[in-house]
This record gives sequence, structure tokens and C-alpha cells, in this order.
Amino acid sequence: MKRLNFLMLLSAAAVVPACKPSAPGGSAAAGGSGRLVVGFSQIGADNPWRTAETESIKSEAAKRGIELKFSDAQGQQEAQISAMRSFIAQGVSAIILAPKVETGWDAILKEARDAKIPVVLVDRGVAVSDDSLFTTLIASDFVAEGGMAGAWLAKKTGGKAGIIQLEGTTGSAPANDRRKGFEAAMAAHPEMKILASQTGDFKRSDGKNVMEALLKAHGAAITAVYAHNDDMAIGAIQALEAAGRAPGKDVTVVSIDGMGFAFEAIRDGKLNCTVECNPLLGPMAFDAIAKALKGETLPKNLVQEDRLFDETNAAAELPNRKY
Ligand code: GYE
Repeated sequence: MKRLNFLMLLSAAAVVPACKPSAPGGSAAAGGSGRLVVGFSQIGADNPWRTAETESIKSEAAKRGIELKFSDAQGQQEAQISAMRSFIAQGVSAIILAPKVETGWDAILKEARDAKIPVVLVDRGVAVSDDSLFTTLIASDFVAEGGMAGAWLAKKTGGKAGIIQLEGTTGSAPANDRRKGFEAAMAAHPEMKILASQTGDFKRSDGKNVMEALLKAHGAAITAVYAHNDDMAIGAIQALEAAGRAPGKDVTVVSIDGMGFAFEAIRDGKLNCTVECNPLLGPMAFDAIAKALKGETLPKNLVQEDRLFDETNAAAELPNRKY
């Protein structure tokens, strides 16, 4: 199967310049070697989930003999836009974009479309006026993830809790939708109260700092933490322990991502539940690019299926974790 994809891409590389005259130079010109050239604009490297995604895309490109132009925007949307503009100017055959936030992409996506360069979105969606501005989005259903976390927490706490919600990066699709899904699940439980909801920017250190401040403000009323990713949950666990609380026992902690270290925290009794969100999107991203370059129309959303893990099933899964 891998071999087949590789051959498909090679033949796509050979025909692209001929059927896409307006793509500046096509793949052969951009690479100078006849290899397919793809640009990847990544948000940054601020947590292990994102690093796992970057690795997956880099290693899949290498496996398929594709030249990957990689740009790390260090958390800046403007830098992502500049990287995309540079990929377009260099005449790449396709672009992979992991968009930091949902809004502000219309103009640059239009530039890519005008240059006939397909853009595959990975891991986060965008809010654009016209969905022909991108080829496809390969991501999890974040509303469903938040809903799964919320339903699990309601069951675990018997429908009664004082909750701190640690949100992801403000304006990002996973923060918006994980909040939406969780809050919809809470709406059915009048005694599940969200005491405070604050961003920890998907970072462990921010999760810890925010949790420290919220522990001072809400003290013993806090009986649960819902973190939009595992890193912030680990930061919150550290803050809870420093404040003399027992995360996993007197404070129920639920998060999202399903990283290996979250499984270890479940094993250690400090984290109660994690909802998986797969970062290994390289194979699907390059399959999508191969199809797009052959002129196939792809579904707008290729949804990843996510599972939930807690003390009942995490130990059996831990040895199989790939990220
Ligand atoms: O949950 C988080 C990362 O966009 C799905 O971003 C991704 C999220 C992931 O920073 O850990």
C-alpha cells in the first residue's frame, strides 16, 4: 500500500507541471530534482502532541521520497501566513497547514487557490466564507471529544461537581469546540457547575499557573478539572498537589489527547480520564495530497475516530501507545 502511494505520487509529480500551468514552476522546478515538493506550515513546538504531529508529517514525506519544506511559526499566525506566501512563491505542489486559530485565513488561502496549489488542513479547522478555499480538513471532531469528556465526568461524579475548565489557545478550533461539546453535556446536569473557565494555551506551564491562581480563588469548591489537553492537565495536577489536594482522588481530572504520559498519569492514579486525539496525521495528509494532485475531489472533512480511556482500560492500552 505504501509502495503504491509512493508510485502514485511519483506519477503525480511527473504530470503536475503539464496539467497545472499556472502553478509557478510545478514540483519539478521547485525541487530541481523531479521530486514532489510540499510545504508544511506548523504552528510551533510547544507541546509533545504537536511535536508528534510534526514528526509524523516529516517521516511520512521522507518515506514517500517527497521534499518537505517545513516552517515552524513559533506560535504566530502572521508567520504561518508568511510561510504560506513563500511556499506559493517557490511553486510547491501542495501545502499542509495546521492553522493556529480559526479566523484570518481567507486572503492567503485565496492566493493558494489562485496559484492552483491544494491546501490540506491538518488537526484544526478554519472559519472561511467559502470552503473551496481548502482541499480537505483532516482532524478529530472536537465537539464530540468535549461531549465524551463531559458525559464521562457527569457519570463519574454522580452529576455533582465544582469544575475548573482549562481552555486551549483562544480562538483555536479545538478550544472553541471542546468547550462547546463539554458545556452542552453539562447543560443536562444542573449541579455540575463550571466555577471558572480560563485559557492555558495548550501549555503545561500555563495550565499550572492558571490552576494555582484558580485554587486561590475557589479553594475547596473545586472538585473537578476539565483540561482541553493532557499537558494542561499535568500542569493542573502539579498545582493541585502543591496546594495539598489529591488529584485523581478528591479532585477528578479529565483531559483530551491520549498522550503516553497521560496514560502513565492514569496508571499513577493522578489523572482519571483522557479522550484520544490522534496527532499521527502524516499518512492521511499525503494520501489526500496524492488524490488532490490527480484531480480527485475529496470530502471536506476526514474525521478521526477517538476513544476514551480511564482506569478501566488505560493499563491494557499503555504498551500500544505510539505517541
Ligand atoms: O489537542 C493540543 C495541541 O489542535 C488537536 O493542539 C490539536 C490540539 C491538541 O496543541 O495538544
